[in-house]
Amino acid sequence: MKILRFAAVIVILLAATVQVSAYNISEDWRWKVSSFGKAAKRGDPIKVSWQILPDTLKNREYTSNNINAFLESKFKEKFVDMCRFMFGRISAVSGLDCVELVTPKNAKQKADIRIIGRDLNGMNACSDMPQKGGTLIQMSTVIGAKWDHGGWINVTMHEMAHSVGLAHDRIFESPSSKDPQLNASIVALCNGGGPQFDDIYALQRLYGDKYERNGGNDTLKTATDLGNITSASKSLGSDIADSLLVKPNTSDFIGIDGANDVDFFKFHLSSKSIVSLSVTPKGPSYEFILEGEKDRIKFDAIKQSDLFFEIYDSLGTRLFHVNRQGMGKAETLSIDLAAGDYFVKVAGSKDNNQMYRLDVSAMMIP
Ligand SMILES: [Ca+2]
Ligand SMILES: [Ca+2]
Ligand SMILES: [Ca+2]
Ligand SMILES: [Zn+2]
Repeated sequence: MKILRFAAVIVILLAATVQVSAYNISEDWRWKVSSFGKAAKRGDPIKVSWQILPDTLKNREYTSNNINAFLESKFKEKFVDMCRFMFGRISAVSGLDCVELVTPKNAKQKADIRIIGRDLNGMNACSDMPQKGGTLIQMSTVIGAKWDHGGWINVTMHEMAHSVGLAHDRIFESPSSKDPQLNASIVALCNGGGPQFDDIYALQRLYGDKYERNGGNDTLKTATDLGNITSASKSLGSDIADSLLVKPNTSDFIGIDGANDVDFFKFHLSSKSIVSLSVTPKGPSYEFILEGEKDRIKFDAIKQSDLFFEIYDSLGTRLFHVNRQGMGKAETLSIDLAAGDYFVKVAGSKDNNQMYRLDVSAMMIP
Protein backbone atom coordinates (compact mmCIF):
# COMPACT_ATOMS: atom_id res chain seq x y z
CA MET A 1 0.00 0.00 0.00
CA LYS A 2 2.98 2.28 0.38
CA ILE A 3 3.06 3.02 -3.28
CA LEU A 4 -0.31 4.71 -3.09
CA ARG A 5 1.18 7.39 -0.90
CA PHE A 6 3.00 8.81 -3.87
CA ALA A 7 0.33 8.08 -6.38
CA ALA A 8 -2.16 10.50 -4.94
CA VAL A 9 -1.68 13.07 -7.63
CA ILE A 10 -4.25 14.44 -9.98
CA VAL A 11 -3.85 16.89 -12.76
CA ILE A 12 -6.80 19.19 -12.23
CA LEU A 13 -6.49 21.40 -9.16
CA LEU A 14 -8.90 20.49 -6.39
CA ALA A 15 -9.82 24.06 -5.69
CA ALA A 16 -13.48 23.82 -6.68
CA THR A 17 -16.33 23.84 -4.20
CA VAL A 18 -15.83 21.30 -1.46
CA GLN A 19 -18.84 19.54 -0.10
CA VAL A 20 -19.35 18.52 3.49
CA SER A 21 -20.00 14.89 2.87
CA ALA A 22 -18.03 11.74 3.38
CA TYR A 23 -16.49 11.88 0.00
CA ASN A 24 -14.80 14.50 -2.07
CA ILE A 25 -16.77 15.10 -5.22
CA SER A 26 -18.07 18.09 -7.08
CA GLU A 27 -20.72 18.71 -9.67
CA ASP A 28 -17.88 19.93 -11.90
CA TRP A 29 -16.03 16.62 -11.83
CA ARG A 30 -18.81 14.43 -13.18
CA TRP A 31 -19.06 12.77 -16.57
CA LYS A 32 -21.65 15.01 -18.22
CA VAL A 33 -20.77 14.35 -21.85
CA SER A 34 -19.24 11.20 -23.28
CA SER A 35 -19.00 9.55 -26.69
CA PHE A 36 -22.36 7.92 -25.90
CA GLY A 37 -24.34 11.00 -24.93
CA LYS A 38 -25.16 13.41 -22.14
CA ALA A 39 -26.09 13.32 -18.47
CA ALA A 40 -27.84 16.61 -17.85
CA LYS A 41 -28.20 16.56 -14.07
CA ARG A 42 -26.25 15.26 -11.11
CA GLY A 43 -27.49 11.75 -10.42
CA ASP A 44 -28.11 11.01 -14.10
CA PRO A 45 -26.59 7.80 -15.40
CA ILE A 46 -24.17 7.87 -18.32
CA LYS A 47 -22.12 5.41 -20.36
CA VAL A 48 -18.39 5.94 -20.97
CA SER A 49 -15.82 3.88 -22.84
CA TRP A 50 -12.31 3.04 -21.70
CA GLN A 51 -9.23 1.56 -23.30
CA ILE A 52 -5.56 0.94 -22.83
CA LEU A 53 -4.50 3.27 -25.60
CA PRO A 54 -2.48 1.59 -28.37
CA ASP A 55 1.15 2.76 -28.31
CA THR A 56 0.78 4.03 -31.86
CA LEU A 57 -1.84 6.55 -30.76
CA LYS A 58 -0.48 9.74 -29.23
CA ASN A 59 -2.55 11.77 -26.88
CA ARG A 60 -2.80 15.52 -26.47
CA GLU A 61 0.59 17.13 -26.09
CA TYR A 62 2.23 13.86 -25.07
CA THR A 63 4.28 12.47 -27.87
CA SER A 64 5.09 9.18 -26.24
CA ASN A 65 2.97 6.27 -25.08
CA ASN A 66 4.64 2.97 -24.32
CA ILE A 67 2.10 1.32 -21.98
CA ASN A 68 1.55 -1.71 -24.19
CA ALA A 69 5.23 -2.37 -24.83
CA PHE A 70 5.84 -1.97 -21.12
CA LEU A 71 3.00 -4.29 -20.13
CA GLU A 72 4.05 -6.97 -22.62
CA SER A 73 7.31 -7.22 -20.73
CA LYS A 74 5.52 -7.33 -17.35
CA PHE A 75 1.96 -8.62 -16.87
CA LYS A 76 -0.27 -7.52 -19.70
CA GLU A 77 -3.02 -10.13 -19.27
CA LYS A 78 -3.33 -9.51 -15.54
CA PHE A 79 -3.38 -5.77 -16.07
CA VAL A 80 -6.16 -5.97 -18.66
CA ASP A 81 -8.12 -8.26 -16.35
CA MET A 82 -7.72 -5.78 -13.51
CA CYS A 83 -8.95 -2.88 -15.67
CA ARG A 84 -12.00 -4.94 -16.64
CA PHE A 85 -12.59 -5.83 -13.01
CA MET A 86 -12.36 -2.25 -11.74
CA PHE A 87 -14.53 -0.67 -14.44
CA GLY A 88 -16.88 -3.64 -14.09
CA ARG A 89 -17.21 -2.96 -10.36
CA ILE A 90 -17.92 0.75 -10.94
CA SER A 91 -20.62 -0.27 -13.43
CA ALA A 92 -22.07 -2.92 -11.10
CA VAL A 93 -22.60 -0.54 -8.19
CA SER A 94 -23.67 2.72 -9.87
CA GLY A 95 -25.39 4.35 -12.82
CA LEU A 96 -22.03 4.90 -14.51
CA ASP A 97 -21.64 2.24 -17.17
CA CYS A 98 -17.99 1.79 -18.19
CA VAL A 99 -17.57 -0.26 -21.35
CA GLU A 100 -14.35 -1.39 -22.94
CA LEU A 101 -13.63 0.10 -26.36
CA VAL A 102 -12.60 -2.75 -28.57
CA THR A 103 -11.30 -1.57 -31.93
CA PRO A 104 -9.75 -3.42 -34.85
CA LYS A 105 -5.96 -3.28 -35.03
CA ASN A 106 -4.61 0.09 -36.20
CA ALA A 107 -7.98 1.79 -35.65
CA LYS A 108 -7.68 5.40 -34.58
CA GLN A 109 -10.77 5.64 -32.41
CA LYS A 110 -10.13 6.75 -28.85
CA ALA A 111 -12.15 5.92 -25.75
CA ASP A 112 -13.51 8.42 -23.23
CA ILE A 113 -11.06 7.13 -20.60
CA ARG A 114 -7.62 6.31 -21.96
CA ILE A 115 -4.77 4.68 -20.09
CA ILE A 116 -1.29 5.52 -21.34
CA GLY A 117 2.26 5.04 -20.07
CA ARG A 118 5.28 7.31 -20.31
CA ASP A 119 8.04 8.89 -18.26
CA LEU A 120 6.23 11.25 -15.87
CA ASN A 121 9.39 13.01 -14.68
CA GLY A 122 9.35 11.63 -11.16
CA MET A 123 5.60 11.40 -10.73
CA ASN A 124 4.14 7.90 -10.28
CA ALA A 125 0.81 8.36 -11.97
CA CYS A 126 -1.93 10.91 -12.51
CA SER A 127 -5.38 11.27 -13.96
CA ASP A 128 -7.67 14.01 -15.14
CA MET A 129 -11.09 14.39 -13.64
CA PRO A 130 -13.98 13.74 -16.08
CA GLN A 131 -14.04 16.23 -18.90
CA LYS A 132 -15.39 16.76 -22.36
CA GLY A 133 -13.09 15.20 -24.91
CA GLY A 134 -11.83 12.44 -22.66
CA THR A 135 -9.81 11.64 -19.60
CA LEU A 136 -6.22 10.51 -19.54
CA ILE A 137 -4.85 8.13 -16.93
CA GLN A 138 -1.07 8.34 -17.10
CA MET A 139 1.15 5.71 -15.55
CA SER A 140 4.90 6.10 -15.17
CA THR A 141 6.49 3.24 -17.04
CA VAL A 142 9.85 4.32 -15.59
CA ILE A 143 8.89 4.17 -11.89
CA GLY A 144 6.36 1.41 -12.56
CA ALA A 145 9.17 -0.85 -13.73
CA LYS A 146 10.14 -1.24 -10.07
CA TRP A 147 6.65 -2.27 -8.92
CA ASP A 148 5.14 -5.68 -8.70
CA HIS A 149 1.69 -6.40 -10.04
CA GLY A 150 0.06 -5.45 -6.71
CA GLY A 151 1.68 -2.03 -6.89
CA TRP A 152 0.33 -1.51 -10.36
CA ILE A 153 -3.15 -2.55 -9.25
CA ASN A 154 -3.14 -0.11 -6.34
CA VAL A 155 -1.97 2.85 -8.35
CA THR A 156 -4.12 2.21 -11.40
CA MET A 157 -7.32 1.58 -9.47
CA HIS A 158 -6.74 4.80 -7.57
CA GLU A 159 -6.28 6.77 -10.80
CA MET A 160 -9.31 5.05 -12.33
CA ALA A 161 -11.40 6.39 -9.46
CA HIS A 162 -10.18 9.91 -10.31
CA SER A 163 -11.04 9.36 -13.96
CA VAL A 164 -14.71 8.89 -13.04
CA GLY A 165 -14.89 11.88 -10.69
CA LEU A 166 -13.69 10.88 -7.21
CA ALA A 167 -11.16 13.04 -5.41
CA HIS A 168 -9.20 12.52 -2.21
CA ASP A 169 -10.44 12.44 1.33
CA ARG A 170 -9.03 10.74 4.36
CA ILE A 171 -11.12 8.38 6.39
CA PHE A 172 -10.66 7.26 9.97
CA GLU A 173 -11.83 3.98 11.49
CA SER A 174 -11.53 2.47 8.06
CA PRO A 175 -9.20 -0.05 6.47
CA SER A 176 -7.36 2.77 4.73
CA SER A 177 -6.64 4.58 7.99
CA LYS A 178 -3.93 2.07 8.85
CA ASP A 179 -1.62 4.28 6.88
CA PRO A 180 -1.96 7.83 8.22
CA GLN A 181 -0.13 9.16 5.19
CA LEU A 182 -2.63 7.62 2.88
CA ASN A 183 -4.39 10.83 2.05
CA ALA A 184 -6.82 9.12 -0.22
CA SER A 185 -9.66 6.89 0.78
CA ILE A 186 -10.75 6.25 -2.74
CA VAL A 187 -10.51 2.60 -3.46
CA ALA A 188 -9.23 2.00 0.00
CA LEU A 189 -8.54 -1.68 -0.16
CA CYS A 190 -7.28 -1.71 -3.67
CA ASN A 191 -5.63 -5.08 -3.46
CA GLY A 192 -8.25 -6.71 -5.60
CA GLY A 193 -11.05 -5.07 -3.65
CA GLY A 194 -12.38 -2.38 -5.96
CA PRO A 195 -14.62 0.48 -4.80
CA GLN A 196 -15.39 0.68 -1.09
CA PHE A 197 -18.44 2.19 0.67
CA ASP A 198 -17.47 5.85 0.35
CA ASP A 199 -16.51 5.32 -3.30
CA ILE A 200 -19.88 3.73 -4.06
CA TYR A 201 -21.69 6.40 -2.07
CA ALA A 202 -19.93 9.10 -4.12
CA LEU A 203 -20.49 7.30 -7.42
CA GLN A 204 -24.22 7.04 -6.73
CA ARG A 205 -24.43 10.70 -5.78
CA LEU A 206 -22.85 11.56 -9.15
CA TYR A 207 -24.52 8.95 -11.39
CA GLY A 208 -27.38 7.43 -9.39
CA ASP A 209 -27.86 3.77 -8.54
CA LYS A 210 -27.94 1.11 -11.27
CA TYR A 211 -31.75 1.29 -11.54
CA GLU A 212 -31.47 4.89 -12.82
CA ARG A 213 -30.16 3.52 -16.14
CA ASN A 214 -32.27 3.02 -19.27
CA GLY A 215 -34.81 5.68 -18.38
CA GLY A 216 -34.55 5.14 -14.64
CA ASN A 217 -37.33 4.47 -12.12
CA ASP A 218 -38.46 8.02 -11.31
CA THR A 219 -42.03 7.45 -12.54
CA LEU A 220 -44.80 4.91 -12.07
CA LYS A 221 -44.47 3.88 -15.71
CA THR A 222 -40.76 3.14 -15.43
CA ALA A 223 -40.91 1.45 -12.00
CA THR A 224 -38.32 -1.24 -11.23
CA ASP A 225 -40.25 -4.52 -11.36
CA LEU A 226 -39.97 -6.71 -8.25
CA GLY A 227 -42.24 -9.37 -9.76
CA ASN A 228 -44.56 -11.59 -7.78
CA ILE A 229 -44.35 -11.14 -4.00
CA THR A 230 -44.70 -14.15 -1.70
CA SER A 231 -43.89 -14.93 1.93
CA ALA A 232 -40.20 -15.02 0.98
CA SER A 233 -39.09 -11.43 1.47
CA LYS A 234 -37.80 -9.56 -1.57
CA SER A 235 -35.03 -7.14 -0.74
CA LEU A 236 -33.11 -4.47 -2.59
CA GLY A 237 -30.07 -2.72 -1.13
CA SER A 238 -29.15 -5.88 0.77
CA ASP A 239 -25.39 -5.37 0.35
CA ILE A 240 -25.27 -1.99 2.12
CA ALA A 241 -23.65 -2.82 5.45
CA ASP A 242 -22.66 -0.91 8.60
CA SER A 243 -19.06 -1.21 7.45
CA LEU A 244 -16.92 0.75 5.03
CA LEU A 245 -15.59 -2.51 3.70
CA VAL A 246 -17.21 -3.72 0.48
CA LYS A 247 -16.52 -7.18 -0.86
CA PRO A 248 -15.83 -7.47 -4.59
CA ASN A 249 -18.76 -9.84 -5.22
CA THR A 250 -21.47 -7.52 -3.86
CA SER A 251 -23.53 -5.20 -6.06
CA ASP A 252 -26.90 -4.63 -4.38
CA PHE A 253 -26.62 -0.92 -3.48
CA ILE A 254 -29.49 1.53 -3.96
CA GLY A 255 -30.27 5.04 -2.81
CA ILE A 256 -32.21 8.23 -3.21
CA ASP A 257 -29.31 10.21 -4.62
CA GLY A 258 -30.77 13.66 -3.91
CA ALA A 259 -33.71 16.03 -4.26
CA ASN A 260 -34.23 15.14 -7.92
CA ASP A 261 -34.50 11.38 -7.31
CA VAL A 262 -37.48 9.20 -6.37
CA ASP A 263 -37.49 5.43 -6.77
CA PHE A 264 -40.60 3.57 -7.94
CA PHE A 265 -40.94 -0.21 -7.60
CA LYS A 266 -43.73 -2.38 -8.96
CA PHE A 267 -44.94 -5.62 -7.40
CA HIS A 268 -47.64 -8.19 -8.04
CA LEU A 269 -49.88 -10.11 -5.64
CA SER A 270 -51.44 -13.28 -7.04
CA SER A 271 -54.04 -13.40 -4.24
CA LYS A 272 -55.33 -11.34 -1.33
CA SER A 273 -52.45 -10.92 1.14
CA ILE A 274 -51.09 -9.18 4.18
CA VAL A 275 -48.20 -7.20 2.75
CA SER A 276 -45.27 -6.07 4.87
CA LEU A 277 -43.02 -3.29 3.61
CA SER A 278 -40.05 -1.54 5.11
CA VAL A 279 -37.64 1.13 3.94
CA THR A 280 -34.50 1.29 6.10
CA PRO A 281 -31.72 3.87 5.75
CA LYS A 282 -28.41 2.00 5.54
CA GLY A 283 -24.66 2.56 5.74
CA PRO A 284 -21.79 3.03 8.21
CA SER A 285 -20.78 6.03 10.31
CA TYR A 286 -17.21 7.28 10.34
CA GLU A 287 -14.97 10.33 10.49
CA PHE A 288 -13.07 11.87 7.64
CA ILE A 289 -10.94 14.85 6.69
CA LEU A 290 -11.13 16.58 3.35
CA GLU A 291 -7.88 16.97 1.46
CA GLY A 292 -6.05 20.10 2.59
CA GLU A 293 -8.24 20.52 5.71
CA LYS A 294 -7.50 19.74 9.36
CA ASP A 295 -10.87 19.20 11.04
CA ARG A 296 -12.38 15.78 11.32
CA ILE A 297 -15.95 15.62 10.07
CA LYS A 298 -18.40 13.08 11.47
CA PHE A 299 -20.49 11.33 8.87
CA ASP A 300 -23.44 9.09 9.55
CA ALA A 301 -24.61 7.43 6.34
CA ILE A 302 -28.08 6.61 7.73
CA LYS A 303 -28.82 10.25 8.64
CA GLN A 304 -28.45 12.02 5.30
CA SER A 305 -32.10 12.31 4.30
CA ASP A 306 -35.35 11.45 6.11
CA LEU A 307 -37.02 8.83 3.91
CA PHE A 308 -40.70 8.09 3.38
CA PHE A 309 -42.61 5.76 1.11
CA GLU A 310 -46.00 5.55 -0.57
CA ILE A 311 -48.14 2.77 -2.00
CA TYR A 312 -50.11 3.19 -5.24
CA ASP A 313 -52.61 0.87 -6.91
CA SER A 314 -52.38 -0.20 -10.57
CA LEU A 315 -54.27 2.93 -11.71
CA GLY A 316 -51.79 5.20 -9.97
CA THR A 317 -54.05 6.15 -7.07
CA ARG A 318 -52.14 6.74 -3.86
CA LEU A 319 -53.31 4.36 -1.12
CA PHE A 320 -50.82 5.05 1.69
CA HIS A 321 -48.26 7.66 2.67
CA VAL A 322 -45.85 6.35 5.30
CA ASN A 323 -43.66 8.79 7.20
CA ARG A 324 -43.96 8.13 10.91
CA GLN A 325 -40.23 8.12 11.67
CA GLY A 326 -37.55 10.77 11.47
CA MET A 327 -33.98 10.84 10.19
CA GLY A 328 -32.07 7.57 10.43
CA LYS A 329 -35.11 5.43 11.24
CA ALA A 330 -36.89 2.74 9.22
CA GLU A 331 -40.44 3.23 7.90
CA THR A 332 -42.63 0.13 8.02
CA LEU A 333 -46.18 -0.78 6.98
CA SER A 334 -48.31 -3.92 7.17
CA ILE A 335 -51.57 -3.89 5.22
CA ASP A 336 -54.20 -6.11 3.58
CA LEU A 337 -54.21 -5.81 -0.21
CA ALA A 338 -56.31 -7.54 -2.88
CA ALA A 339 -54.65 -9.43 -5.74
CA GLY A 340 -53.17 -7.15 -8.42
CA ASP A 341 -50.34 -4.82 -9.29
CA TYR A 342 -49.05 -2.17 -6.88
CA PHE A 343 -46.33 0.44 -6.74
CA VAL A 344 -44.01 1.63 -3.97
CA LYS A 345 -42.49 5.10 -4.20
CA VAL A 346 -39.45 5.89 -2.03
CA ALA A 347 -38.26 9.50 -1.61
CA GLY A 348 -36.27 11.68 0.79
CA SER A 349 -36.50 15.07 2.48
CA LYS A 350 -33.07 16.50 1.67
CA ASP A 351 -30.77 16.98 -1.28
CA ASN A 352 -28.37 14.32 0.01
CA ASN A 353 -27.69 10.77 -1.06
CA GLN A 354 -29.49 8.37 1.28
CA MET A 355 -28.82 4.71 0.68
CA TYR A 356 -31.51 2.34 1.88
CA ARG A 357 -32.83 -1.17 1.92
CA LEU A 358 -36.31 -2.08 0.71
CA ASP A 359 -38.01 -5.25 2.00
CA VAL A 360 -41.36 -6.51 0.73
CA SER A 361 -43.12 -9.74 1.65
CA ALA A 362 -46.70 -11.04 1.47
CA MET A 363 -48.71 -13.61 3.46
CA MET A 364 -51.65 -15.03 1.57
CA ILE A 365 -54.99 -14.54 3.33
CA PRO A 366 -56.92 -17.81 3.03
CA1 LIG B 1 -32.33 5.94 -6.86
CA1 LIG C 1 -34.91 6.88 -9.23
CA1 LIG D 1 -39.25 9.22 7.55
ZN1 LIG E 1 -5.00 10.54 -6.26
